[in-house]
Amino acid sequence: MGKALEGVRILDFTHVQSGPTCTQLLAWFGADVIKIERAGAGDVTRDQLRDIPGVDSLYFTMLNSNKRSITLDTKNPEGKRVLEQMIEQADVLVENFAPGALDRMGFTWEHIHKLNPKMIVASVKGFGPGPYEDCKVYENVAQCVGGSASTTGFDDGPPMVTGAQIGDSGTGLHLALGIVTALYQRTMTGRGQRVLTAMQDGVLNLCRVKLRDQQRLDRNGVMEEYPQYPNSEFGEAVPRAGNASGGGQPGWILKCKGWETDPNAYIYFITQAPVWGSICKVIGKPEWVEHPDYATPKARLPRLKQIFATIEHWTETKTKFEVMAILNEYHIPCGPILSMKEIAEEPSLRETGTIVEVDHPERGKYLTVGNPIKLSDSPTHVERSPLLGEHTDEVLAEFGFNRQQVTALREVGAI
Ligand code: CAO
Repeated sequence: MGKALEGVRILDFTHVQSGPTCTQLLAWFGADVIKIERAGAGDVTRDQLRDIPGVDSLYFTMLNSNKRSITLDTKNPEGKRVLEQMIEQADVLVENFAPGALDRMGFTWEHIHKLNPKMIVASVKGFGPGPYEDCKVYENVAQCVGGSASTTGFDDGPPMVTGAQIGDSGTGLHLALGIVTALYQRTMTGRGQRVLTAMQDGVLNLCRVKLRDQQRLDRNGVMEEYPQYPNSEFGEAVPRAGNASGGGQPGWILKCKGWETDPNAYIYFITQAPVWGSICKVIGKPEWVEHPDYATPKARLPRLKQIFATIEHWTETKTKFEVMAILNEYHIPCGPILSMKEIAEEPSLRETGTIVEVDHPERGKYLTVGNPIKLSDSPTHVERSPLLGEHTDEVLAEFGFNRQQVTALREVGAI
């Protein structure tokens, strides 16, 4: 069976996390992703946070599955000529260099477009055009400037970054959508185009509900589902809401049996309105079903703290999995706080290919996260990441370089 993006050739100048997430997704969908790296060094993450000396790190291997790797010095005049020839024959060039780096190499959009008018050039940058466009950006910087940090954490604590890599992986995901959309438009126009995703924009897109809340706050001065209501003051900006739900069904994280010693013995509990009667029954408060202080969502809002404390008296008597089993019987939405250890060992995630074990010639077996997007006609088979320059000769041959030319390129240090 063919793959969705079979036949699409991608020149992958990405490094660290944001760009590699994007091109890994495209590789999983069947694109031929050729990672172009600097000889001797390669993607900086190959040797960052290494757990085995001298072996590509998990940081690298988990972001670069299903790709091929070539080494090419794009600042070397011969290397530049190689890249030009490759651009003429490829479909997409993806990069997440610091602002201006591609131009400094001599590969401006105008030059690339002239070489290959069908070429799509896709970039991750920290910021879009404006006062900060020249700044370098990493994950947590993006979380801070995209609205996530100011709205994450507790009211009485500092801004907080999240463990989910919404700045890097989130932006890579946005960029991947931009690339396939540009490929689709090219089937009708025959023309390539530039695709830009700024990390600030990607994070803000994921924090959309907080801009919603800013406007509600501006209008009403108060947001009744926030933990600040009714006991403390709201300021001018959306406050940190702790573990409150971002939507219309109040929720909170509650202790479960063993919380004193297990940092993850907790469950997320949602007091979804349609199952309020069942919640009251389960926690042993049947009188709350009709009581005017508890019967309606509106009446409950100023009492959420006390309601969750009462529910917690019940959840504390059971493990998070027992709580989940009981609540699921009544269709009460909830989620145990799963540790990374529990997730790594979860059999159902192995069965769906969301967690995959891969074999690597130097590191041996390791776990990685597989493709979270499942296409029924284009199944993903996760393959190990490439060694540095593993495919240089093979790829150059496919792009029309004969053996003598490859030897000459090696002699001048272009590859
Ligand atoms: N041959 C020759 N030179 C190469 C090369 C190759 N194959 N690949 C890269 N280079 C050069 C670049 O041209 C650049 O040279 P100049 O500075 O002379 O223009 C140099 O290597 C360094 O590239 P860089 O500026 O991208 O790397 P950095 O370590 O200085 O910055 C980062 C890293 C991530 C801060 C920056 O790339 C960035 O801001 N990227 C955009 C935002 C982004 O994706 N951030 C997320 C990263 S994941 O947290």
